[in-house]
Amino acid sequence: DKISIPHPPTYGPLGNLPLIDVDSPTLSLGALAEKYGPIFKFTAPGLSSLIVSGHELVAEVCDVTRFDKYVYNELQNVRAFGGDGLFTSWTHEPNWKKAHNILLPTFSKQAMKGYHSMMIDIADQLMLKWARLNPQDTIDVADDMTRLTLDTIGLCGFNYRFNSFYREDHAPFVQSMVRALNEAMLRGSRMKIQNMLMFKTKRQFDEDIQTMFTLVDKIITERKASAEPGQTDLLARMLEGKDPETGEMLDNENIRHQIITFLIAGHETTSGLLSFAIYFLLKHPEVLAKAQEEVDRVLTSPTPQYEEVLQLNYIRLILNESLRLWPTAPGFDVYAREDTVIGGKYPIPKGQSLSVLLPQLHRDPAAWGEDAALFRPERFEDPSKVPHHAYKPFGNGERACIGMQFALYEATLVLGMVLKHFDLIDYDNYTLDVKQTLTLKPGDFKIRVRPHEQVS
Ligand code: MNH
Repeated sequence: DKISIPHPPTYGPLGNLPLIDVDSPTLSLGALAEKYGPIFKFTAPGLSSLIVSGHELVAEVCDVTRFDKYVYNELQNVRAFGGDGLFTSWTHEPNWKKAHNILLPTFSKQAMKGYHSMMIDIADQLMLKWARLNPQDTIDVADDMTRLTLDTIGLCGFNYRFNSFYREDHAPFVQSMVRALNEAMLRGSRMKIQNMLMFKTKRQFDEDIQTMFTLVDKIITERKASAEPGQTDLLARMLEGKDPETGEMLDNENIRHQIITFLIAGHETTSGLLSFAIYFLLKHPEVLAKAQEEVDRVLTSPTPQYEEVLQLNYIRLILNESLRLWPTAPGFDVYAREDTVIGGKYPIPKGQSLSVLLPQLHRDPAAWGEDAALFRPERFEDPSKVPHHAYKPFGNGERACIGMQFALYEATLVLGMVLKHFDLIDYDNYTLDVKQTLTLKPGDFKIRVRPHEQVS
């Protein structure tokens, strides 16, 4: 039987592009998925993909023997500064496996113990900033969380201090990064001829990339000149680590790309996660009360200890549930290694790319039940009851997120400290407005805080 895959209406050479709000492509694709179902075809200039969001189809395309990571359009544009770094490389590029082998040990669960005191250092700066606000002062949550997560990956990964809490605007690296990522994303939605004619935009893009390279080169030079022996951080591994399979080291150009990759991948998504988690807590007082009870009970040392953070189980559930409803990296792409069929009826030719649409997958009632749209951290309490194949916030297989433990440990520690020190106030009755760059964040989300008095 020939089965045709649903395809929304097309508009000449633009294909389906006019159906997409370029400021929030994920939400637009979600709306199309509501209408066209668990798989539909999506075309735009230079692109033809299948958008998959039903849990059974996703389980199939997560079979790594049949499908492999696809470096989709926007990611190919990010290669202008991410090169063949871990995030933007094809699995078959030699530097992917090499860097994966060299860097994996720095992201094990046990390795988090080594980052603990540096994470506390930065989290303390956030606590101090919020503690010194006047009662009527407001906090832009995503803004401060971006300061926090960038400074954390800077210090833990590279022993470099962005000192974002000591400046009004964001660090130049972040400004360039945000603009360059945005441009990398927009290029995909323009015609080739348009891109060619946008000289000013092109010049800005090149300048932003230079800004990022300059910082990275400074980090490398300072490390090579520093007399401090025995550094064991990410940068040390990049500079000195050998691939256990081949004995090879990373070359200088690849190290540059890896540092940029980690500075970007290591903070944007975690910042969004912390922001969404705070949003959900404000809107669910019963969850907030339970979380605050846990924090008051567990975080009893003056400064949180590593062992205490590991005991913040309910905070972990809150983070899992936040990532379910708002996965801050909202999708990933794969391609078919050979001609194949999915769902028993959809023929997928070799090389065809497919996009997994996470917000939709994570709310599929067939996997999560009728209350799929509700924020309910308790659904993660019993791991045997979690439909893991319908939960992919960190991607899939060997191309899944290498920084998952790092992100979850950092977010647990920070959310725990925030709740230990502050009561959160939704003074303006915030309505969620999801903003998309390459990642998702709650836009223009403002709160107030007051000191948290522990009830005992
Ligand atoms: Mn992360 C890959 C989500 C935090 C570094 N990350 C991925 C992928 C997803 C993802 C999804 C797979 C993308 C794809 O298949 O195209 N990452 C997240 C989320 C958070 C996150 C939701 C936080 C919450 N990531 C982090 C942190 C770091 C990091 C923190 C580093 C310290 N992530 C990476 C890298 C990759 C990646 C590097 C690419 C890994 C590979 O392909 O080898």
